[in-house]
Amino acid sequence: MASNYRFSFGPWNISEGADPFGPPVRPTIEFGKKLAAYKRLGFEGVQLHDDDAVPNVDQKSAAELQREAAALKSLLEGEGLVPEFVAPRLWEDPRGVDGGYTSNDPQARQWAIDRTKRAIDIAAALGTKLMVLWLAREGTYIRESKNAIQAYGWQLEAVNALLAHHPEIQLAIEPKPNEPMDQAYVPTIGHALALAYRSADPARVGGLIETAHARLAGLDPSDEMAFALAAGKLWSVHLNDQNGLKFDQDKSFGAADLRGAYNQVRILELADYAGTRRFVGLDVKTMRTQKADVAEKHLANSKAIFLRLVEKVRSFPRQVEQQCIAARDYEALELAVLEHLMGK
Ligand code: XUL
Ligand code: MN
Repeated sequence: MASNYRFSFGPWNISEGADPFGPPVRPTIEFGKKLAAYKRLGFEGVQLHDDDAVPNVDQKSAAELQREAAALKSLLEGEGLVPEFVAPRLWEDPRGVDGGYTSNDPQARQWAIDRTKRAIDIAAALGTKLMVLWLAREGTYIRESKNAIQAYGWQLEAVNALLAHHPEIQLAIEPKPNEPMDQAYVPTIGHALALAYRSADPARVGGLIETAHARLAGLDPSDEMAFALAAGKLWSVHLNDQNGLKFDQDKSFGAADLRGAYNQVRILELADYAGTRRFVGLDVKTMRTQKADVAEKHLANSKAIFLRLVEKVRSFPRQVEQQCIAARDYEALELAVLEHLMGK
């Protein structure tokens, strides 16, 4: 049953529509109202940045963090929702201007680790073991500004410090090759898993693959997923879409490359990802043109397309596939896939 997948998104996926060239075009929707959208749209999991969960994280005492996270835990439980993960939002703080774990400033590096430890405390208080690390500013605008070898060392030290902070926390690294930086230190899942295996506890470091990020690296998202799946390390996904090499678009799933979307669903089906009970996360942005009353359609549509593609994968004629593979007639296989996607 296609319905055995569990879906999640983050509150940032319902946004005001601001972009680098223009102001917000939609009113701010308060967090409580966004929670209502989860149920309305059939989503169970809530992805959270640390400051989505507890605003002004850095200014709060440990007791305040616990109290506010506990209040959110009850709020989510009351709504029948599950916190999927917490992710430290290091990139918006002035101290993280040149990176967090890999900043040239030792005070900034220490702040980044301390802030992430707070995010881990929030995750523990919410009752989730999963932390996502999108390493936003861990990289450079110009290569000469950092010693990359040293930066890789600092990144590993940070991962080890986080693992030591909580015995059960699991770190899912979300690779992205660029934006906001010119070049990121962890551009692909291969880089992320190399870091995982070099860490003090490789079993607790895995990955999250985002469609658009893989495309920006010039890679196929389904193969990136397969690489993590083969190692048992695909701990979440951020499905969306991306139209070529430009800014990170976070388009609705399947909107730019329907066949690529089909292949991502196919790989998740081949691995019985639904059976792992891990979430299918949608990191999608609606278009800036959308008026407030229709600014949730990107989420509903992405989920609907995912479920349609699950049906497409499951109904693909296996016999045809086997015959084409046995005959090494991949042109025939290609036509069969295209016709199947077009509904013939
Ligand atoms: C940035 C991105 C983030 C992460 C979570 O491109 O995808 O939203 O998914 O920090
Ligand atoms: Mn993402």
